[in-house]
Amino acid sequence: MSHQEVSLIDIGNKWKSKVLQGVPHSSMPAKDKKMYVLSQFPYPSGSLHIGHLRVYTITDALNRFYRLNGYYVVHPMGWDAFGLPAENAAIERQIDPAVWTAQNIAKMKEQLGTMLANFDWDREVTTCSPDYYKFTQEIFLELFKHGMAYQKNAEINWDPVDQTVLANEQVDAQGRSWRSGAVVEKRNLTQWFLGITKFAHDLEKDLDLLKDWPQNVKTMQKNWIGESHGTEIGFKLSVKGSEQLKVFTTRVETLFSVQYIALALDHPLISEFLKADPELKAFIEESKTLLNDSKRGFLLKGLSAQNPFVSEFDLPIFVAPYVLSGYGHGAVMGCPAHDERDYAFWKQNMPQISPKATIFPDKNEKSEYLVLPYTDKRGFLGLGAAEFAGMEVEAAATRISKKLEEIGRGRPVVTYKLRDWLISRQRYWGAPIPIIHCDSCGPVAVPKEDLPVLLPKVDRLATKGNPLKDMSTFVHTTCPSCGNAAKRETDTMDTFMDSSWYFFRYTDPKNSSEPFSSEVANKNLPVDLYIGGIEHAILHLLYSRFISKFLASIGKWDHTQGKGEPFKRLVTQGMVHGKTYIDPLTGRFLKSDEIEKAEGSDVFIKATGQKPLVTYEKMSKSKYNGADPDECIKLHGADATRAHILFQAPIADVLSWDESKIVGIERWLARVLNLTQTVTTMPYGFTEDNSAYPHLNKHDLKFHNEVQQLLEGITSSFKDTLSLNTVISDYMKLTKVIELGLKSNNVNLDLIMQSLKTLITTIYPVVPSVAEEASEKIRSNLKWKWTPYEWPTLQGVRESSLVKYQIVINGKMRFTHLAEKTFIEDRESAIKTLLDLPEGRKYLAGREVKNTIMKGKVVSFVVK
Ligand code: ANZ
Ligand code: ZN
Repeated sequence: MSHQEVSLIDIGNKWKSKVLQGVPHSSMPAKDKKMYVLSQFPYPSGSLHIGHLRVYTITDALNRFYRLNGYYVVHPMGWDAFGLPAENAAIERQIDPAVWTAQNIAKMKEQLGTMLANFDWDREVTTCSPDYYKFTQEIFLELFKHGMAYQKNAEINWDPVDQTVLANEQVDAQGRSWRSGAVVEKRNLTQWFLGITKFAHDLEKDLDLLKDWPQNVKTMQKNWIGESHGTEIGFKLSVKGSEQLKVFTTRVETLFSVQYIALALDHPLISEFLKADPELKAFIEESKTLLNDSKRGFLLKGLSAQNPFVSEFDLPIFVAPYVLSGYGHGAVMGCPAHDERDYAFWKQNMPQISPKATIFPDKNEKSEYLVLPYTDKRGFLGLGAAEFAGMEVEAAATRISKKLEEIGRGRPVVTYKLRDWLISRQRYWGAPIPIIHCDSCGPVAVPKEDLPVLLPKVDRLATKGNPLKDMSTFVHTTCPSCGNAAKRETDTMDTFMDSSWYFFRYTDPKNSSEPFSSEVANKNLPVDLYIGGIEHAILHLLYSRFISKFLASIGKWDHTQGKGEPFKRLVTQGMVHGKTYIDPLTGRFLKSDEIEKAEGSDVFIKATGQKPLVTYEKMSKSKYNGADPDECIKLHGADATRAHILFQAPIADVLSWDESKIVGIERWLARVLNLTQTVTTMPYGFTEDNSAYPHLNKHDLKFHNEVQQLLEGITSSFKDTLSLNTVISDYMKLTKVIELGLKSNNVNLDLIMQSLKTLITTIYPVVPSVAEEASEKIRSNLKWKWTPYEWPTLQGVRESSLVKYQIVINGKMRFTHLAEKTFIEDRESAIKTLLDLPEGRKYLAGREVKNTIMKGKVVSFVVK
């Protein structure tokens, strides 16, 4: 083979502009072949990190694969450009957030070019540009019109660092802000909410339709929505004329063990007591700073409740922070004997009364022997359970429910953990909520023709918080309804609102009269493949599903098939971890210049001469383990970098970034180019026509079958399994098969040429510039017109025309013989051939053949 020096960098530069244009549309894509490949759009922070590089390499490879297969592919890109980082940078650097964002977008777009990603730039959207947020506002007004956007005074999460309200979803289990990490405070404020709970049931149920979503994401959404089937029970109060106090329970069978009622801090019943009792007020204020699992309780004096099955009003009522204000009815029937939390509460607040067990593991068991709390849901009701005594839990639950319904004291209900979505933010860099507050008309929608409500320019953002409040030209306006003086809403929208519909806008990005045309959306949606990070498993995906379902419900797009589900298949790509060096003595993270690389793969700490601990961890500045995509591309070229990324790990797994392993990829790419050069310069009259398929001898067949098997594997990896790491190893195997076939000298050269073309086309999705370079060799060396833009048709494994016959003599298999399928058709000549073989002579010479039976692969002689 003739070897030549190849510089992948030069090849990358040479083909860059061609490759960025993507697969030329030579033929019109087929109508029924649509493929919408979406990656979560980035926040324009200013630089692409290696995680971005990974996800865009995946979608770009798929984009190119589907285009080669004649699909109409939607592969858009845009910018999730509103939000706090721009605002914080603006305050820090005294720069207009719009300018800062635009600069960052320009930089990142450049980087996306460097990695050779072929996006539909004519679909680009930027959420902070007025021609986008105009429609975010329009969608808000649609929600408002349908009663799905409303204002309410609520206890909310206040982030004291970022000076803004947060949605429940944005506060972690430790009560900290997902962005700033600050401990969140509870405040009472009037805020805007979206009625996502109206869709709670559909959002839960339709998860079952999403067959191509990862189970863990569906489980997280299910838990977040938290659908719970139970019973609502009314407890009468000792105060005459008052309504029943309602509680929600999932264990109605424990009704006979109820010993107190506990209320959430903001339960309506408390307000009367608050006025009279300063201690209660202090208790509530104090409780707000404590976590929800606190065992604290405050007894409401002079009030008690009545169990529906008991005649006395003997249940004390407590105010208790462990009762959540927004869940069920904000009230719990306390069963110390059968619930952990209730047991803990009882111990602290009413230990003088013993817990009353009414559920037992066995029939007739006595309460003295039971370890409390007994929380198992299996068992039998005890003597304390009146007419239900002795029944199994499940049967008792049904009967008790029924009885409660009959006496008007309860009914079956479904509750959700999901709360309405709090979308107002007291920050500048977001889409203004398009509402005008009028003293006589209340909140009024800004008329459509007045949209967008432009975000006014602010010369110098001085502090955190909302400068709109203080801009009188923005605030003061007239009411669109009555014409009187009125004030504009100054809150802006949560940026998750911007990203909850961007995939609709991509389908119709230039539409100036509506967010998108229904017709266009119906043609393009749903998104066939959505790739993004697991960190968006709950927030973004739930909000997007909600907005999509809402838009479907008002007829903005067709939901008959997908029930308004926007994302057909979801893939969560794994994180990229970086190589981390740790000093074993101090546990300190080491910078790369503190490390000495010795022979082989050994490394030493320069200062001590010791070996460092080497691990792979989430990339972070403090661990000095970051990798810069630009550097890698500069050093190895975009093609090798892309192939390396895909090769190192299955797309859903963690990728341990080790740049040194990229040499394997570089060697393989050089081999592809050398092989192409060798084949295309052979002194042989190659047939240009692919359909002129050579007659295959047994070597050809073996070769053909190996190539076809690999082609089949590669195709289904792209299409079905998305096992892109296997794609790369199959590329390498295919290269090897062709090299060996060529070297063996007994494979038909036209077949070699066809397989080479197969190789070049199939590698195009991942390493487009190398594929372009190789295809150019074919064109220039052979003076052909061939281009690599059509995925090879699968021909399948071919059967050999040879059959291995088993020769049986008097019932014993004696030897085998390889011959054409047609061998036994001519009986006489077959017998003659077999008798003439050395083995034939050995077993049959001189013996009388009495009978010969030929059937399938068996030739059977009966001899004397
Ligand atoms: C009595 C009982 C007895 C309960 C027992 C449990 C065990 P899930 O399954 O999560 O829906 N609950 C009801 N409203 C609540 C609120 N606002 N804050 C805190 N807890 C509340 O949980 C339902 C159970 O959570 C309900 O069933 C209720 O306690 C409690 F042995 O009622 B249970
Ligand atoms: Zn008015």
